[in-house]
Amino acid sequence: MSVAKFRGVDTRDSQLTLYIIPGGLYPRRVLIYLAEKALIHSNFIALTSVTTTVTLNMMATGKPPGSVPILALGDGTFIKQSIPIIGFLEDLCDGAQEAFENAKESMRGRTAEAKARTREILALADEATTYFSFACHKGSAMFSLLEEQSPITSSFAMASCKKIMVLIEGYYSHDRRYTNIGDREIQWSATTANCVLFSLLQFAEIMYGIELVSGLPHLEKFKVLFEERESARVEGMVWDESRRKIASHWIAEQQSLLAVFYQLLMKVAWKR
Ligand SMILES: N[C@@H](CCC(=O)N[C@@H](CS)C(=O)NCC(=O)O)C(=O)O
Repeated sequence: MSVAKFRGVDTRDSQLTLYIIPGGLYPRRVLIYLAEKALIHSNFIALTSVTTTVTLNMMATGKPPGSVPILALGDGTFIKQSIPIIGFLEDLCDGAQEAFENAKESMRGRTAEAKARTREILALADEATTYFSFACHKGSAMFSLLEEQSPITSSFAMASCKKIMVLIEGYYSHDRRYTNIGDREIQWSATTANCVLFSLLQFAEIMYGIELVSGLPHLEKFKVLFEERESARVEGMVWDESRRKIASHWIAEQQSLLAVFYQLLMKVAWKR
């Protein structure tokens, strides 16, 4: 039996460790990807949840400082960005490593053109995520005690996010998988870009009450179809109801009694 080698290490003994917050926006990209790739229960990838301090420090044994997700490679080195983590796992699987022999086929596309298309949508979805996240940090009650707030900055960032959604809609309008809404039975495999995009759409809606695809028919359809997939319900979803209420409260209403109530609630939530 050939032994799967991972950077010269026998993968039977070395496990990759993925540090996550299960409901976090960026970790969730990787979790959805792992579910689509049929690697979510792989013995070679241990999922470790971090605990979050009031100041948003993310702690877990063996985790270096920094944002999550982080993939520990088992030899003291780490990959600290979600998209490179996905790319790294794709490379391992493409390399026909025995440890990943049950993984689904490449999720980056087969032809040069399909690969470029996936990369384009991936880049746009990542950019939209950055704007969305910035809009939340500047405008949601979730961050009102942690950062200086600015409703105008927040709404500019959200508008930039939505502009990118319009660009992505253009790509999806050319993809027949999302134009045949009646064909629910059609089996389609997700790309890495689909996973990154869907994680943003789902997170924005559930956590922040923002529907990013309204008025964009192909993306609306994509979201509905993806919601039916097993990966959309990937285990470990921790979206606490009280945090969701706070997160979906935007600071335009800051002067209201309701806002004061939510800010108090947030203080309590972060202390827990
Ligand atoms: N560019 C990073 C962003 C990761 C990120 O911001 N993660 C959030 C959690 S969803 C986080 O850890 N925030 C707290 C921090 O930055 O310390 C990636 O793609 O992995």
